[in-house]
Amino acid sequence: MSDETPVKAVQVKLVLLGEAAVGKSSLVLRFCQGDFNENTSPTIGAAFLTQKCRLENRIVKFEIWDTAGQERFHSLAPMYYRNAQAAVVVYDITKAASLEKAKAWVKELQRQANANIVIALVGNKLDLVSESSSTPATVTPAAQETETEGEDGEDDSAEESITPTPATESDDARQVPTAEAEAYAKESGLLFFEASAKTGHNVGEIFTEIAKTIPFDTITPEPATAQTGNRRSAGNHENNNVNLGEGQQAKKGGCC
Ligand SMILES: Nc1nc2c(ncn2[C@@H]2O[C@H](COP(=O)(O)OP(=O)(O)O)[C@@H](O)[C@H]2O)c(=O)[nH]1
Ligand SMILES: [Mg+2]
Repeated sequence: MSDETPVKAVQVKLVLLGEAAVGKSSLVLRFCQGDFNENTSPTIGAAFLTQKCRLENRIVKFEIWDTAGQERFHSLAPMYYRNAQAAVVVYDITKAASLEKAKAWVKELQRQANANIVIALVGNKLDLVSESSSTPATVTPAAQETETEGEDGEDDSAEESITPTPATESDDARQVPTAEAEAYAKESGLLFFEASAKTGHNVGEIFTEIAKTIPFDTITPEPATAQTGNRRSAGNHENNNVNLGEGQQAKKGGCC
């Protein structure tokens, strides 16, 4: 239990992408500080934070680049996803258009980012939808095979275009059915989660699962005490660089 033995920390560069206001910064704030803020200010450029995640046999130190979602910052994105080992692409489950934007990011990552990049698709703001429309929000590892073809037995040929389905049952705010996003994630080889930065639901799981999925043999381990070399900040957040010390990892949100 009390293993104070120096464990190797592996640094993992992770980038958050997605439309503005889907909750990227809030997910990071939840993960790194176990906190939530109703009134966040838009990220300018990008913000940099770190958080460690302890797995059974290693410590993963996430170096998180939280990017701005506005289109005018799009051209900066390659700077952040280049060399990233992981990406969290976020959409808002109450906003269908944000899934389309997320898909565009995934396409761009698959074309231009590191070939081994682990991508997690995250539908945020789960707290805004009624429980009946919320699935258990489980992890769908890329390799996992659960055959979920079309939800409806529609014969309508032509591939399913991404219609902003206004949900099925008594969904109030939900605009993106879980099955639709999950099916897309599966066919694109992405991890998939529905989460809430507000309640913290599934937030730690996103990062833990990413940490478990990364092909570590392709990454050089660093001593646990190693310092981050490229610590920069470019945002307007007060906590551009939130680096929780090893002893004070927030159990609330993070996976350590
Ligand atoms: N209800 C709810 N609101 C959220 C959640 N995550 C973020 N928000 C709110 O959505 C707005 C945009 O969040 P922010 O993190 O700045 O989005 P970003 O532009 O993608 O970084 C803020 O008002 C947040 O308080 C969530 O999980 N649930
Ligand atoms: Mg932001």
